[in-house]
Amino acid sequence: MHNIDSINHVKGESVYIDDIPQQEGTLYGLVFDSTIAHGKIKKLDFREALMLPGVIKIFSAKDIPGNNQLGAIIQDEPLFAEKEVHFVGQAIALIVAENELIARKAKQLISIEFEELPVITDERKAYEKKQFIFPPRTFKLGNTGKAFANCDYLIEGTVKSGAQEHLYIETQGAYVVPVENGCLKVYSSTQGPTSVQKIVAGVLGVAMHKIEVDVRRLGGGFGGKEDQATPLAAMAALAAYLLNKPVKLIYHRFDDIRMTGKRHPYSSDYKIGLDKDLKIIAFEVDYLQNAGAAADLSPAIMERTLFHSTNCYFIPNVRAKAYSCKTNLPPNTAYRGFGAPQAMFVIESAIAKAAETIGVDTQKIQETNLLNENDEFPYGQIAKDVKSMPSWLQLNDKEGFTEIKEEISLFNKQHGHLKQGMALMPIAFGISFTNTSMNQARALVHIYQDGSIGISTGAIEMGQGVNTKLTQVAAKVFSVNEKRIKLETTNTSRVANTSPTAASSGADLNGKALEIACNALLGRLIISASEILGVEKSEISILNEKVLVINKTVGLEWEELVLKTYLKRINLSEKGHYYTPVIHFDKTKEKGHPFAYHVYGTALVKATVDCIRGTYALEKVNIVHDFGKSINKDIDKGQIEGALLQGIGWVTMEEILYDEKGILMSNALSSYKVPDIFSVPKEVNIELLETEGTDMAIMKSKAIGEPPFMYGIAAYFAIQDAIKAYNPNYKLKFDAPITYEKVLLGLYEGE
Ligand code: MTE
Ligand code: LUZ
Ligand code: MOS
Repeated sequence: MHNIDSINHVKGESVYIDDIPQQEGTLYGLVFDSTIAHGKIKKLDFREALMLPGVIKIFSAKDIPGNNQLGAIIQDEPLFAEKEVHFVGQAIALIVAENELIARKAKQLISIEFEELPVITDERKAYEKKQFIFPPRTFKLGNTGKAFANCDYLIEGTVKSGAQEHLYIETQGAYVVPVENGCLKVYSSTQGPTSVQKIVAGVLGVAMHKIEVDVRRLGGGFGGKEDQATPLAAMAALAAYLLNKPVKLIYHRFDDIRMTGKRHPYSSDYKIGLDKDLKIIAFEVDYLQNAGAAADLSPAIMERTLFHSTNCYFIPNVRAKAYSCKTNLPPNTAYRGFGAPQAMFVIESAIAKAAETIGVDTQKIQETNLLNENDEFPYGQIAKDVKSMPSWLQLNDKEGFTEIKEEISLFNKQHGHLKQGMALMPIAFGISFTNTSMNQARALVHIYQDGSIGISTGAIEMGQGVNTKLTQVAAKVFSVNEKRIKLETTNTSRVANTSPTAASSGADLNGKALEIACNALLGRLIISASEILGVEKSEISILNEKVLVINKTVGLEWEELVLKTYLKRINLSEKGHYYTPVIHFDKTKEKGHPFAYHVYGTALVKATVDCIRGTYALEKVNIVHDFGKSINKDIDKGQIEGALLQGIGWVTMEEILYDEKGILMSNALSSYKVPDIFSVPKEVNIELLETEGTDMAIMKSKAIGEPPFMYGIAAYFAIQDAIKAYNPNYKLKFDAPITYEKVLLGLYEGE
């Protein structure tokens, strides 16, 4: 089935926040934000700005009727700064004007004075000063201390990975319309409508039922709108509520890049021990997470880092400890993979360094330690349906790792200034919110009397195709043409208490809830048909919109059945509620069974480095991926391609730089490079691993959104493999991204 949005996307007719027709009298909001990263506000004067014609009002902390608080997990982040600012881009006030131009002029007229305080942007510096957002956590398996004593090889090292800008095409935005009785309708570009509803209600000091959040779709989220769409909705809502006028607030790209949080940079220290057969016996790691100035989702992200410390390897003795370091950066936030890429980059770096030190192929250590059935993860879950070795072997069958290496070494012999390299990246990613209580969803289904169907769920469409998959689920259960089905907006008044669409679980959780609702309605229609036809209900089925009695058509079709059922006064609406069974986690012991299942796969990346220029190109990527039984291979392959490219960008060219004052230097697309069509690997081949799938996934079709991001990590090591072919003195680096500049330096180091 085609993506239901494809035609409108291509025609430019899909509606995003800025396309919603505006009500008369709509005002425009603009955030007045901090220009320094840390300091006290000494003076704040709006008088001149307020005199500008067309400026309606400027709101700040003192205007908030409820709580000046955005924090969802930890209440440590004000909507508007009061006495102090903690990062560049922190909101201090909201200017409301007749239009954007006037608001921008007014912004220049606000006068503010700060007393500057010391700025820390680096997680190691924050760690040295013991500046933590919340206490560290430790996951343990076996006894690393004892195990290290029995290792033949001990390797230690440090690893760094950088931040990453989400660069969703639709910037953050909200449009808020007052309804009546102090109620608001909030159009928000958010992955978490309930969280917007809750925080807006808290800021205004009203009940949640007064706030209706409505989301049609997002022009991309990638985690950046799991938490950080909320402040825009809250500011626009505050103005709309107090002025009783519609208010629109959309970030310009510059404002968005400057003010919003990114993927967390991490600095990590590890120690890894192997025996003479290259079995990893013990692994110790300390992760320093750069959280920025407030918690945001950092506690959950740090937890997912710990869950993925061993990637898809079995290590019998592990001690993984993580610290969330407080710095003067915008609070860093969810980004595809949610802390797992940072952890996997560390274990892959440790393996690569061990291989370099011992003098063996990295692949040998990877393969020797792949997870097997019934192995225990450091958090106590027992691995089941493990596809590490099968995906590794299938890729080897197809590609022939030895042949590729020979090909590369032949190429390298024949070429002086072009060198090739390769790397493999096997992955295991846990599916479920690590916070067990969030693994629930609801759906509401109406069958209208003409036989058409309307579906509401808690899922947010952000380009990942969840609405198409949901359409397929309903079409399959009812056995009707998907043209009969309409996906409604995601709306907190229709489906309440939603978890954000995140953790790659949108289709699983909402799809299962939808399946439950559709099955209940189908049961009712079958009883109705049995009454109409005077036969046993066990003899009835519906296939391709026709009622069958013992598998034969009888002239009763979907539309007539629906109408007759309605006339019999039978309820044609139903809700479904789903919560993931089996999962649990005990934080006091740091043990449990947090994931419904894992997604596995292996990628091979082959790179070519131009040893004069320091540039590189990716020749090809081959992936064997565990889809389960995909219900939509085109969407799922699209997800792999997109995630792979984002992963490649993170470890190769995307470099976020702040100066020592905490000012973002890579603040535009002229200074922040993301992969474009020219940096796409020349070949990307995606193969599916034949598997049974799991009943924990929607129709056995496994979650797809985040896991393939981590295939991109192979690019980092493939490029260095090529550098080594040119410069035998080169020592592997573990500091992502590996930009052209770093490659050039590496090509000539030690000469
Ligand atoms: N794909 C597109 N096109 N746009 C997005 O914003 N977000 C990713 C992934 N794929 C995203 C995307 C992230 S971070 C997640 S968690 C999942 O989609 C969320 O959707 P799902 O749960 O339905 O897979
Ligand atoms: N969000 C969240 C997530 O709140 N919990 C998670 O476990 C998670 N995982 C991935 C992405 N977002
Ligand atoms: Mo995705 S980081 O879970 O929004």
